[in-house]
Amino acid sequence: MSLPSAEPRLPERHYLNAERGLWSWLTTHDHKRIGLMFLGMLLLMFLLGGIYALALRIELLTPGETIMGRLAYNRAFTLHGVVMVWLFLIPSIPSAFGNFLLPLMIGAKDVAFPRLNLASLYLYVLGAAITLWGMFEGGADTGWTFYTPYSTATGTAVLPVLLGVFVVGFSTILTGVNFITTVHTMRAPGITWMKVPLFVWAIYGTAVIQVLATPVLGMVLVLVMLERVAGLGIFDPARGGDPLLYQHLFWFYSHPAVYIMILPGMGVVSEAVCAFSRKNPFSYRVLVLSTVGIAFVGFLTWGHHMFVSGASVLGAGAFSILSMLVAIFTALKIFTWLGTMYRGSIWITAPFVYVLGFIFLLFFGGMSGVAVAVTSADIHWHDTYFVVAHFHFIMVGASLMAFLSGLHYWFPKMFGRRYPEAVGIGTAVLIIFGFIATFLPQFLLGNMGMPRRYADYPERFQSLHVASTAGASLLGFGFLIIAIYLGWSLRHGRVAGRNPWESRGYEWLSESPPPESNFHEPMVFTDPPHDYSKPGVEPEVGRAA
Ligand code: HEM
Ligand SMILES: [Cu+2]
Repeated sequence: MSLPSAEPRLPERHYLNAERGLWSWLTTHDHKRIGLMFLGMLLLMFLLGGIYALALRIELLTPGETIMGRLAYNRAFTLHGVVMVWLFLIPSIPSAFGNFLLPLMIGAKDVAFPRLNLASLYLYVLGAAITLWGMFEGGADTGWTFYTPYSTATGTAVLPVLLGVFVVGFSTILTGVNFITTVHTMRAPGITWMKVPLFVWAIYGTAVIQVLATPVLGMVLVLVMLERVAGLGIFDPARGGDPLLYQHLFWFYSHPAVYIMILPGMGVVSEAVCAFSRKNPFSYRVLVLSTVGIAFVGFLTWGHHMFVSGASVLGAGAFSILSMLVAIFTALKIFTWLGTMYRGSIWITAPFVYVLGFIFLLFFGGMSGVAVAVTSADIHWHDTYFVVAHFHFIMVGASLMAFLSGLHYWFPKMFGRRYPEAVGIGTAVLIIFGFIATFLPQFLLGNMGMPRRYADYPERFQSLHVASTAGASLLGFGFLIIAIYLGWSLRHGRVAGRNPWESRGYEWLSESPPPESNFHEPMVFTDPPHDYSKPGVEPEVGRAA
């Protein structure tokens, strides 16, 4: 038994105050500071993408023109999609939380290549700057998918946008290489492969996809740029090219990329489910194997984006069945999380409410994915709001909820302070409701025939559009509240102490906020992570003699 301790105090020296001044941040090699700077940039991008989302929803309040013309609308949805997918969601959890936590969770001092890590950050900032410059100078109107031949023919500023996304892709690849090497070579004694924390497994699986798939994206973006600049006939049929070739190459990357967006979130959820159910994972092995399974099968399903592009019946059928395999792995995860919660000692906290939102919305999003993977049904739904609703259920309903769960769960780790829990829980509920109000009507709209990417619509669709805009306003309001209370807590939050959640995750063994070198002495880990089977609040892992 430990003695009742006094009010916790912040450690005197930690990574935030070890060195001072802007220069020390800009030249840092500390994975924690790099993760934090990524987090700041990503939140800025999320804000920008969010403002455009609201603008789109306001335009759609009434049929006909509400606040912007049609070209402006096309540019706005392109900017929204490009910023949210390429500049926020793809890098989000890996670059921010992965960077901050991966070394801590495997008992390492830093990532394998700290300088390369800083280079990833700079490449990301450079790529984002080029993309945004293009968006504000001329603004692309192609949508985030840059489909040819329109993207090679339109007069808008597609070139800088493509170039920026290309540069951001390099950042992704370097981060992936860094994480893979770190997990292979820097695990502390005792952390065998089957003791690697579930979040690390998720980031590792994601990194493998990042490294294998992103070069294909880079290549196809270069080809589009070449076609625009040098007039090569690669994709444009008018020049002897093949537009379907673009779709194959694009989705060969972008379907696996949707797992870049969801796998890290699944990792966050696996951590939080154990911590807030106070139970060991129902099956660690199933969670690990399904992570690997999703990462692998994700490469075999890209054709489901091309069912209506003249695919053969055999090809479409094969892609249809392969797509459903992903759902099996996802279902395995959902059952394992539910099994972990079952008869657990549930602790309702903001991160846990987001986890509940995640599981519910992932289930909806996944099932609608299976629905659009049925070729005959997809002929009706393709390019409608049904698909928009499907991917927002997963990308916002699941991935973003996981991001918010992680943000709240690790906030005390990162800053050493707590946020007001009751406000956090209330806001989480508000956000989940706002989300459902925004996107549920879009399934109905799509099924009624509302196409995606249109500024105008017949009057009979209006009530559902109004509902969706009302939901989006609720969401926006929720994010504003989060920004206010987390910002306030940075300075005025209650001091958290080392392990306020009494979590068994390895990362909580170091101080909060951690020292520069993560742990004061080298660690040896004896027990598996997520082990809640023993009484007491301290993880049963020892420090090296
Ligand atoms: C349960 C597994 C899933 C299945 C079976 C599935 C299936 C599909 C299918 C068949 C389409 C094409 C629909 C069409 O364009 O007509 C689609 C679109 C899409 N899905 Fe999924 N999906 C799944 C999970 C995910 C996940 C995890 C994400 C993201 C994190 C995601 C993101 C997207 C996106 C972004 C699109 C639309 C792309 C676009 O045209 O702009 N899906 N999905
Ligand atoms: Cu796909």
